[in-house]
Amino acid sequence: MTASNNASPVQTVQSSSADKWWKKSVVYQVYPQSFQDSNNDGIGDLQGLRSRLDYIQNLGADVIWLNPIYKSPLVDNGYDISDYKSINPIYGTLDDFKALLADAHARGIRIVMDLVVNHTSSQHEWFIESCKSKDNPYSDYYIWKDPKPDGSAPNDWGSTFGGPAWDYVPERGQYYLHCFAKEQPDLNWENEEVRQAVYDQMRFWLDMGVDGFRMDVISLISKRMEFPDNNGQYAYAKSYYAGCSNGPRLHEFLHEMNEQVLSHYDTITVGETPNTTSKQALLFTAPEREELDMIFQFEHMHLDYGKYGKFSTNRVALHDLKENLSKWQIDLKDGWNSLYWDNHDQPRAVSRFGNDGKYRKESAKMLGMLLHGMKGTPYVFQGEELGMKNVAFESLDDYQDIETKFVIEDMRSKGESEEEIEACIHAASRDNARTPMPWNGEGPYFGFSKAKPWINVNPDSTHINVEESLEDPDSVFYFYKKLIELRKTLPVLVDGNYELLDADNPDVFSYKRTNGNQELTVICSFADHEVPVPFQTDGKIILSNYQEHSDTLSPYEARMILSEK
Ligand code: TEU
Ligand code: CA
Repeated sequence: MTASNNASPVQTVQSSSADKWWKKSVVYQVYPQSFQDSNNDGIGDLQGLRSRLDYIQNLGADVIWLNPIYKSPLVDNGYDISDYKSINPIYGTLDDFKALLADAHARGIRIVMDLVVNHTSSQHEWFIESCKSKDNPYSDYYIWKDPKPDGSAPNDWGSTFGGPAWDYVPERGQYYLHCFAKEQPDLNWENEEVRQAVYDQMRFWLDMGVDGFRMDVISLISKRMEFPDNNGQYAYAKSYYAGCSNGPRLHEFLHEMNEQVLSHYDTITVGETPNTTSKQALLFTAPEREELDMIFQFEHMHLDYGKYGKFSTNRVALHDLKENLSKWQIDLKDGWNSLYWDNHDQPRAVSRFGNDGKYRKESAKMLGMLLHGMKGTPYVFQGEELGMKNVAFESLDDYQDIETKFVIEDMRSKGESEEEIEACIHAASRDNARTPMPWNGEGPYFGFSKAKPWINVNPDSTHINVEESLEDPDSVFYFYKKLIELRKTLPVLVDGNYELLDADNPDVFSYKRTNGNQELTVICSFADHEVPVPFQTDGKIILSNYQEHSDTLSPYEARMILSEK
């Protein structure tokens, strides 16, 4: 790959796949609306983020992934874009973004934008024009289908956010496809003009110095042209995306995007790929395919699915977690994994996979070590490094997320009790991740803003906040900081082979990483009581969430043991 002439001042390493800079990187995900408000309108913004770069640099992250900050009606909090080459004024101006970029680069931190090109907002000029007729320049920018003979929708696909995935437009006498909200019409990637328009806006940001993209639901951009039925599934089914994902031209499109755009810049790319297996992941990430660097998988996020999909109080079975994460470690061969527990679509990991009560700190650290010891690029979602936990808003009316609002209504329509609905929403709503970042313990808004934030705060911020974490040498923050430091100083973390150990242990997840001269063993207890250390290993404990160590593991104890030949 040739360095772009706008490469960030950060040392752009021209390298073979073996030593790609992003293989040693840790990405920090910022949800801009909820990170730091600088002008007291209750909404996080770019100047606010800029004022917190020291904090992110202190943690040690090398890259910041920004959720969408483009012009948008915010039906889906910015994943409905109405102008790709713009900044939503609620976050600031293009100059504010350029200043943020320059400040980040001056610190050696790269900035990744969110590329949302499976769909636009229905308020994008392309869609407004496309609706008007079948013979204007934008008519074929979206997926339009005639009704069935009985006038019904072209197939039985549902929308992630409820209802059918098709809406009828009388002006055209046709339906248009929207796998998400009706305000998020799917783009027609079969149309070469659409692809070139996407590549054009990608260059706009890359030429400005942006360092890469997280690509929203990128496995959906190629559809099967016969649009087969998919059993009327939506949202809740693990196979919801079976119909609309991994279509026949997906890898052709991604290779074209790489050839025409990405290969001309020194970038990091991560594709969000619903409904993609570990075997298919190689098709996206094997270097010789020249498509993407890595992908976000969803299988480990589906392990606790219930009748209403993610909206369940199920607890993941450790055996299933071991099996799934190990499969992805083994199958990715010369491809590359992303490693994540948390993001803006998921509940807080310490509540979902750990113990957010008595052992919140211990289990948050254990989960961090389990993930950061694996092969791949770790992603830390804002607040995860504090051990932030889920929030239970007092009223279901307080939830803002379009997906959550749909599920509340849907569960009610199916006769579920308010108690069951509240339990599922508290456990899984995306708003769990979207509460304002708590910078200190002073209410009412904990340093996020002086104005009432767009979404309720997490009341636990009185004691779970940045200031408290930075003052506590034993905080989750400093544990994450150490994990991130190790990724830069321990080659076996980057290139070591993975082997699951003691697979049948019901309480402890252990694995080892080996390369020529280093062997790293990771032992993580998921038990809230003492359990025996499963096996003896040579080497030295280089990191643990407990000070004292014996032949039993304390609740949620995690140990990283290094031996060097
Ligand atoms: O998410 C796609 C996606 O898979 C999620 O909607 C997920 O299925 C759901 O949250 C599980 O409960 C991406 C973005 O990350 C998400 O924020 C957007 O809402 C969505 O695409 C549409 O752009
Ligand atoms: Ca603001």
